[in-house]
This record gives sequence, C-alpha cells and structure tokens, in this order.
Amino acid sequence: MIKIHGVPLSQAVRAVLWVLFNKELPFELVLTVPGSKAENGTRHPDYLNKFPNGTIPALEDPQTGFLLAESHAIMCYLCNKYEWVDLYPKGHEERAKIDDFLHYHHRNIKEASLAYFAPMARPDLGLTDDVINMAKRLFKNGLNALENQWLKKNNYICGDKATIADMAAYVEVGQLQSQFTNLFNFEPFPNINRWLERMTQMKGHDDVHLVLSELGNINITPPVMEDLMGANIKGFKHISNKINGFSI
Ligand SMILES: N[C@@H](CCC(=O)N[C@@H](CS)C(=O)NCC(=O)O)C(=O)O
Repeated sequence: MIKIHGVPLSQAVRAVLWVLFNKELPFELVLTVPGSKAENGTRHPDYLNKFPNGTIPALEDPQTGFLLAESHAIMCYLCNKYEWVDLYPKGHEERAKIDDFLHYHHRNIKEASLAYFAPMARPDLGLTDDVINMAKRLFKNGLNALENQWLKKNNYICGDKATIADMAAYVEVGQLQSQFTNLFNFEPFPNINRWLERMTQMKGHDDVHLVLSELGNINITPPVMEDLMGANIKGFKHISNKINGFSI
C-alpha cells in the first residue's frame, strides 16, 4: 500500500488525497508536519534524505522504494500508473492542455494560499505586505484567466469533464469560499462560481475538505495553533477511517 506524507490542511496534499478518494485506492496517510525538524517533520534529515525539497505531499511506495514529491507530479504518476484516463486523458493534445494549466498554476492560482490563507493561518511565516500584495496580484491574474478564458467556454478547465487540472485549482480557490475560510468574495466571478459549485459535487470532495469545515470561518479571527492542529487531526481521522472501507 502506498504512503502519502502530509496533513489535510495543506492544499497540495488535499489535491493528491482527492484523486485517491475519487478512485478509492487504498493508501496510508502519514502525518508529516511542514517546516518541522521533529521526527514527523519535513525538515527532519530522514525526510529530506527521501524528499530533498522538504515539502508535502510526498508519495512513498514501500514495495518498490519509489519516492516522489510535488502534488502535480504525484497526480500525473497515479493517473498514468492506474490508467485513470477520465482524470488525465491520454490524447496528446488533451493531456498537453492539462499540463499547460498545471504548470501555469504554480505562480498564479497557487498564490491564493500566500495571498489569503497564510496571512491569517500562518503568522509564523512572517509574510511582509509586499509579498502578500504581490501574491494578491498574481492570484487575481489567475482568477481572471479562469473566469474569462479557461471557464468561459467549458464547464471545467480543460473541457466538459473534471480533470486533475480542476482538482489542483479547486484546492486553492475553493478553500477561500464562504462555507470554508470565507477569505474571498467570488460574486464578481460568475463562471468561477458555477465551477466551484460543480466541483463540490465531485466524488471525494467532502471527505478531503472536512478539515476546512472543521477549521471554519477565519476571516475575522485568525486561528491559533490548537485550531489548526485540531482541524488537521479531525481531517486525518476522517480520512484514515474512510480509507479502511476502500477495497484492495
Ligand atoms: N509545489 C509543491 C508545493 C507544496 C507545498 O507548498 N507544501 C508546503 C505545505 S502546504 C510545505 O510542504 N512546506 C514545507 C516547508 O516549506 O518547509 C507541491 O505542489 O507539492
């Protein structure tokens, strides 16, 4: 059984967990704390030895010894290995468009976390106003690209079906919705609003986002460490219990 290292509050971890939940592939979630030098942390020498970038999520296959980091690389690998061609279609052009979005994502859509989530939830990062404002600008560019281009003609980012491009984008954009952290008003973005609603119907959505329901609205009052840990533990327990029901 493969292991996934991470915590459910991490956006990139949620994207990988969602793919696994969508396909009900059994796996073990190993709680690994980002930025920590403790034994279960991403800065521990043993973890860095396996995963030089020191980030979550990371995949470990104890049977083969295969190790892989980077959420998008992990999602592509899983879809390739198990032939989940609905989430990552095989046609060269279709696949290339998904890759296009996945590469674009990192400096635009991903900035949702730096612009809105981290300033409230991760004061320990000491983000300056300059960094936050730059992230807000890049995220706005990403939202405009979604609203006016990617989601203008189609229900999903790369066509009429949800793919890993949608899952990668949703974990960033979706976390800010009013039913979760309530950190962004999507009213001026009707195409994105409709897409968010469609994505909430996708299998596995509720399971991997339970952590955000537990964390709740952080718009006014920033969460303290106990809130973050409590949400992560509840999310972890829910996920681990649910995996037990997946057949091998
Ligand atoms: N590009 C990476 C980003 C993952 C990422 O930013 N992970 C954060 C947690 S959300 C992390 O592991 N941080 C650890 C650290 O910076 O020490 C991916 O998509 O997997």
